[in-house]
Amino acid sequence: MRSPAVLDPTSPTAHTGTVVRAQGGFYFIRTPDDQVVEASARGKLKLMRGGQRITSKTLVVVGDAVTYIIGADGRGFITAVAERHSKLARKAAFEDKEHVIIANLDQLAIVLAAAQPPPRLRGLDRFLVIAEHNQLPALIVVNKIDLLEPGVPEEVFDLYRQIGYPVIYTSVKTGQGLEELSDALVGKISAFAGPSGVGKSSLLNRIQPGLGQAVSDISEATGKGRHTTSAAELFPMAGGGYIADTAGIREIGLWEMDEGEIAVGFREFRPFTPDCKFSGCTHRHEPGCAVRAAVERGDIAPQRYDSYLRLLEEDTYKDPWER
Ligand SMILES: Nc1nc2c(ncn2[C@@H]2O[C@H](COP(=O)(O)OP(=O)(O)OP(=O)(O)O)[C@@H](O)[C@H]2O)c(=O)[nH]1
Ligand SMILES: [Mg+2]
Ligand SMILES: [Zn+2]
Repeated sequence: MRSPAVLDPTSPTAHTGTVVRAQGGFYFIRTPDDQVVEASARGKLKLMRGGQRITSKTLVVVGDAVTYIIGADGRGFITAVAERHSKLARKAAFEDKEHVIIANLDQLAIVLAAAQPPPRLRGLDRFLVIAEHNQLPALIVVNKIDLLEPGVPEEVFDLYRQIGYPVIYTSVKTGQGLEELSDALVGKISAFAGPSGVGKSSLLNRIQPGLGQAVSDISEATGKGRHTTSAAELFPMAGGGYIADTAGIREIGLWEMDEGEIAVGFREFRPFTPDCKFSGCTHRHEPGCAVRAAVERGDIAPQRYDSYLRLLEEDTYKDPWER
């Protein structure tokens, strides 16, 4: 039996690290000196987070910054979980509970190709809503710009810069923009999303050999993704930071959001919504809608408004990139 003193998270034998993989009650913790330690959070531990006691082992997830101790038998035990600064979560089906998939995610990188395949802006808008819903910064990556004349991809994506999203233009073929992308990822925990064939794996491999193979992404191509039960995993980058393997979150969607939440996900609508005549305005056909007025004046791009209307109607169980 371990004595309680051994489990004191403030004891000098306590270590810290980041949970990079979780599997059946066991956690793989990456330490500041790049070791991976296996630990459990089971037993009668008083697991603490942000000064509050937590009890369930499911409350430790990939991305959590944890404190752990090594017991006398050499096994690791997680004793405390740091307050999360962000999370990617979905509501558990049929429960009023949220299921945190990754803690402390810093950004969602949404990758599209300038061409081959042609950019699917509705899918982009959908992932931007998911990012906004989770209060995660989004980064738009436009790859394969070597396939178009200079300036042509900008005609499509400048709109997103105007709305306030960072857009990085890249080419794995010419190397353009790769340093900028790498700089945007270093030191952070990032997840990649994007349709099949846009070059997500190629980009990650160019940033770090082998990284693209290791990470399966939320490409959501039919039959390609794994099931939601597969756990998320973090892959370290040589310069610091992690890329999240997010195949397990491919079903994360808008099904859990109501109309108001979808509207909030269109960040350029927000300045106008307080002026709608009706407080529950869905911005569809209500009289006195300030959002529709803004679209008519040209203050909101018609294509984004159209995207919003379609997201309200969509069958959320379908592949988001095929809608
Ligand atoms: N011309 C051009 N081709 C590229 C570029 N980046 C990737 N490709 C090619 O695009 C194809 C798809 O690239 P992948 O990296 O497999 O794309 P992915 O997004 O990982 O696709 P999935 O894994 O199916 O989701 C490959 O044939 C790449 O060689 C680019 O910048 N320019
Ligand atoms: Mg890939
Ligand atoms: Zn309205």
